Amino acid sequence: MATIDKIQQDAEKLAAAQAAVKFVKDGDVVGLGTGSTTTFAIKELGKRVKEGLKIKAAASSIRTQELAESLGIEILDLGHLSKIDISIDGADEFTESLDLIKGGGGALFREKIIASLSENAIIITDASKKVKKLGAFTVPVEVIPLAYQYVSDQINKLGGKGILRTIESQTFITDNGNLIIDADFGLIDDPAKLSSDLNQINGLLAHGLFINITSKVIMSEGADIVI
Ligand code: ABF
Repeated sequence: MATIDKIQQDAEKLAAAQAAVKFVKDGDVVGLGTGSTTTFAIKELGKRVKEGLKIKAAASSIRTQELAESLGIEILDLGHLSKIDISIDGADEFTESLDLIKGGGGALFREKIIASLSENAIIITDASKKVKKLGAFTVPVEVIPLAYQYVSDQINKLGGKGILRTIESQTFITDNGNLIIDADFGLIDDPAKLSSDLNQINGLLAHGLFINITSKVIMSEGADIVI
C-alpha cells in the first residue's frame, strides 16, 4: 500500500516531469536520464511521440534505453553525438547554485556525458532533494575494477570514507562493467574543489558531483513548480 508521502512525492515528480517535457520541441535530440523522476518524463515523451513529436534520444542507462524504445522513442548511439539539444534527468541532492550529487542509481558516467553534451541540461526533482550544502548523500564514484584499491586509497587521502556498493549483498556492476564506491566526505564546503581533486585520480571514471553543468532545476513542491 503506497503511503500518502509516496503518493505526494510521485505527484511532485510527475509535475516536474511534465513541466520539463514542455521544453522539448520537434527535431530535438533529447538526453534521457535515469531514475524514478526521469521515468515520468520518458513516459510523457512517449505520449507526445505517439501524438507526432519528432525527436531522437540518447540514453544514460540500459534500463532507460529499454523503456524509451518500448515507448517508440528512437535511440541514438551516445558515442557518436557532438551535441544534445536538451536533457532531462534527476538528482540525489541539489543546491541553490545548481551543484548536484547524482549517481544513486549507478548511471552517473553516461549521465555526466549526456549533461556535458547538452545545450540545455534540465534536472527534475521533488522538494526533498534541495539542500543547503551537498554531502548528506554520499558521493558515488565509478571506478575501473583493476584500480579499485588505488582509487579507494586516494579517496581516503582526500578525507572520504568509501564503501563498495552492493545490492542484496552482490557487488553492484555498472552498465559499463565497473564498480561504484560510495564516498562519504561529510558536508562538502567546496564541491568544485573536491570535484577537481577527484578528477585527478587515475582509474576513477566518473564521480557524482555535477558542478557547472546544469542549466536549470525544475522542482515541484506541493502544488507549485519552481524553476
Ligand atoms: C538519476 O536520478 C541519478 O543520478 C540519481 O541518483 C537519480 C535520482 O533518482 P530518483 O529520481 O528516483 O530520485 O539521474
